[in-house]
Amino acid sequence: MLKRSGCLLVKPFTLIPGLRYSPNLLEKVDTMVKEIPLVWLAASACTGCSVSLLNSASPRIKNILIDQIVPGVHINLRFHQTIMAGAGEQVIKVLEDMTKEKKGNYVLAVDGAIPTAAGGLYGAIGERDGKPVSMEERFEELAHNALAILAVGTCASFGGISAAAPNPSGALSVQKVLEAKGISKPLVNIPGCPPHPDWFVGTVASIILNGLPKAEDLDDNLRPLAFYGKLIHENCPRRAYFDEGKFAKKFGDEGCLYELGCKGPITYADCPLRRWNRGTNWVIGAGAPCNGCTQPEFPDLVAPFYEKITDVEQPVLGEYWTTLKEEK
Ligand code: FSX
Repeated sequence: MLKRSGCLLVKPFTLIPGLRYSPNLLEKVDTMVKEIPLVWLAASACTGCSVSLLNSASPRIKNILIDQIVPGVHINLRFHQTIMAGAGEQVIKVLEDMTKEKKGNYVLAVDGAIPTAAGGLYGAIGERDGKPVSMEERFEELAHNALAILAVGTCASFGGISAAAPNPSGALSVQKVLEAKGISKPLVNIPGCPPHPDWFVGTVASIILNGLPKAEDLDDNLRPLAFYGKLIHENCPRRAYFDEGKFAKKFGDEGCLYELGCKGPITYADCPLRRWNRGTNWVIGAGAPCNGCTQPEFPDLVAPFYEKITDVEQPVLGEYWTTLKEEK
């Protein structure tokens, strides 16, 4: 394995231990595989989004970091506060050097919302001249010079739990901060609290294969339709109970979980088909209601999680959100 100082890259082939390799060989290898530099900025969140990605099953995280994600292209994850081995000034230098060197050519992934209150007091990433650099300032610098931005998780996409009322840290979604700063960059939202690893890996692979998503590939909330194109309700294995008006009254009952607070009728994601933990199961499969975590309204407007979403006897697909948007 070849490991370069200052980055997380390990090349997708094995060098024979004990042999010495000339710099020419290593140079040659560099020209064989195209590398996409990726910076992952962790802002205000619980780190669940990174943990979810680390649990990626196919490809596994090792393959994402080491191998070519599609033939001939390798994702070179240059910075990730949570998983990189280094720490402190050294890694901040890597970040700053890399963003200068790859200006305009790196992809920026952000997980977590951006705290904006009190001049950035609520979150900092590294220091400059002995003073903390706020997450907001760091994000702004990185966003200005990025090729494209991926908002990973509901906090980054819509504010999520980090921006839940009363939101003392003034946490905002990536999109809102970009708008406030007048920064115009291609943005894809990959929500979920946390998002399924396939949603992130699949979006990245699709960008590599087909370029940045076109407007018709995304929904109104900038979510890839490939993963968020259908309501949970449309593919739910308990849907037949809903149509027959058979509702579970307590956990463990047969029936649709709507009256126990399920937000499946108003939530866009492919969890029923994709399922989680290597396709083992998913929330409704385990008998618990969907809590609507991929929605912009999560968590404030989908809470309480275990209460029926509306007084309407039986919702029409999508009607709830349409009404909500009209009321805003
Ligand atoms: Fe938020 Fe992610 Fe939920 Fe947690 O980083 S979407 S709180 S899973 O960690 O941002």
